[in-house]
Amino acid sequence: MLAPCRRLVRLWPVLVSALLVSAFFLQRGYAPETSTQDSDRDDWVAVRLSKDQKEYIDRRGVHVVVGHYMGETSRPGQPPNLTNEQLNANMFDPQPHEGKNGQAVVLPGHELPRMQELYYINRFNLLASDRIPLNRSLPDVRKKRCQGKYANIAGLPTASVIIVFHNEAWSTLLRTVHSVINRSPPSLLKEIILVDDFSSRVFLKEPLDRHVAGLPVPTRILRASRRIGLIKARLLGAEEAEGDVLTFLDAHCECTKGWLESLLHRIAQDRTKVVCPVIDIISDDTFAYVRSFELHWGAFNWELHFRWYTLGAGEIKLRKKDITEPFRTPTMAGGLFAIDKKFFYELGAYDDQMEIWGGENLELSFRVWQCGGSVEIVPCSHVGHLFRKSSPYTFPGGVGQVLYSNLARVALVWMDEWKEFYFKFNPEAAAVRDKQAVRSRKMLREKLQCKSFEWYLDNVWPQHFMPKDDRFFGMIRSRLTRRCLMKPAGKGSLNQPMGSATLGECDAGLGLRQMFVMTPEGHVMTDESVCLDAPDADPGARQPKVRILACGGQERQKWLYKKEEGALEQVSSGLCLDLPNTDAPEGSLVLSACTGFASQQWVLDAVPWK
Ligand code: UD2
Ligand code: MN
Repeated sequence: MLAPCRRLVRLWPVLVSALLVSAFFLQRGYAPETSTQDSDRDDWVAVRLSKDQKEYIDRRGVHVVVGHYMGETSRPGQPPNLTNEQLNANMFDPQPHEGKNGQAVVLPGHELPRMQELYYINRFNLLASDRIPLNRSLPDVRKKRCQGKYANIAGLPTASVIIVFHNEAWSTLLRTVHSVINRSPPSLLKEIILVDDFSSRVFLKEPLDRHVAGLPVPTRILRASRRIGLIKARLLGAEEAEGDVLTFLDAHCECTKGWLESLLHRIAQDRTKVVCPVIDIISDDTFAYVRSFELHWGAFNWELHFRWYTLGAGEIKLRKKDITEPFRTPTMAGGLFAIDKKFFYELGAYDDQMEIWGGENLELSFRVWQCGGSVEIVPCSHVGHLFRKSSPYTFPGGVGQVLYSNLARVALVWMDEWKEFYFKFNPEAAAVRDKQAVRSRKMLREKLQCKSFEWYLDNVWPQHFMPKDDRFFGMIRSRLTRRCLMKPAGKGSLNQPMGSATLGECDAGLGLRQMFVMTPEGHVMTDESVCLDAPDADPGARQPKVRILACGGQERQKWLYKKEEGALEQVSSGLCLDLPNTDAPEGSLVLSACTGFASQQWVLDAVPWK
């Protein structure tokens, strides 16, 4: 009876771990997705929408997580019981050709259980990382034209590279350091400053001191005497820096050829520019170096979480002239950027009352823009960053307390009336609002005579989807069914493909999922930069389906609200927003010839936002 099972018994570790690994990724919604099926432009982005959207998948199916915290509860199952010995072991075991040229590491099947176990320590495939040499080669991922563009480095300012870390793995930390040394012109690299934010791993103490002592570039380690968080750790590093430009990196990056010169060049042209590389992706799973898409910029959503969105049409046109020129971005991701040291301090450095992790990237971005500088992405500079699906370390004081306090500070100091919008719809942040002492930061804003948040929205991010006085904000209700337009959730189903525009019970605790803005130009938008959309008129198709998809400024995303009739007319087709066929009442909304019938009547229910 057991005979057929014997094979299974031999295979079980492989099977079990394969199952665990796939469960892990399924739970995280990792399944790669490609662009929306009926997209007709190739710069479309598929935005994955789910109840608790925390991730972003670009049109090539690249999963990008940055600037948010997934929390301990997102762990699949229980973590293995890792002993102190395991946590403190440095298992770095480089194999000469592993990961070369940025290739993926493929582990033999029998290693999977170990891989699975070690994954929890840093929330990436530590076993794979530990097999890759510190000086692995990477492809030159720049556009051809970048290669000669920054050849003349005479007269450029020097850089201090600052890397803060808390219990980082040896291999990822030192691969960051070695990639900086190997791929920066020596004359421009003044020093490397490592700031140890009170790590407990023993290999990050004397062994690290010994390793850096032998490096060809002056490298110092500053150590915090208590856990101070990444913001204060960066401030520690910045104070000690002797170079002209502060260049910050996370502790799990890999720099590619030309990364530094192109950043420094831009600052040499204008010291008020704060510049970021294009952030490529180091797979947390295989450590493959994946070039990311350059047509993104950084902004944020209604929860003040950092997000990548596709560039506006205007920006794309500008970039077509010279695809290698730096372009502006409303916000930065936070971890990888360069700033003139004097400008950093003139502008008020960081808010030193921010704790541990989060929010500092928006705070700095708003401050730079509102107080006379600008934030840019330099497409000739590419640095890989290891994106994780969850955070490996503790948040002393509690994640909510830490993150929402930081974000409350951002809102209180920089966002004027929009802070009320944030607090109204983010009760966790509202709960810590009154605990924030922000007087000194407001005085800084006063002293620097910074512009308003409205100026920022109008001029830096005109494509934004925040409410404004000249826009409608609220719910869009069907007069006939008294149900409200919903922002799609989840991946959709066969009957309701991803992005379907559907109706739901009005305000049944769904809050933000039913809130839309309608701009004077006629864009009906909601959180995460998605817009009411329908295919361009297709004479063959009766009743085209209405979708909610990434905003792109296209004509077909313009709507005209005719108040008397209550009709919502797609400008490009002259067709009207209509209820789904009665035989599929849960189906997606459609467009049909305007009749003025009750099924085409919509009420815009304004909701106060401040
Ligand atoms: C992103 C940024 C990160 C930071 C964060 C928001 C990128 C690629 N990364 O999150 O730099 O702006 O958003 O705050 O843009 N660390 C400490 N002490 C701590 C916690 C973290 O030193 O208490 C270090 C950590 O070891 C790492 C760096 O700070 O080197 C950033 O932390 P992360 O990698 O967990 O943040 P990430 O990439 O999710
Ligand atoms: Mn990071």
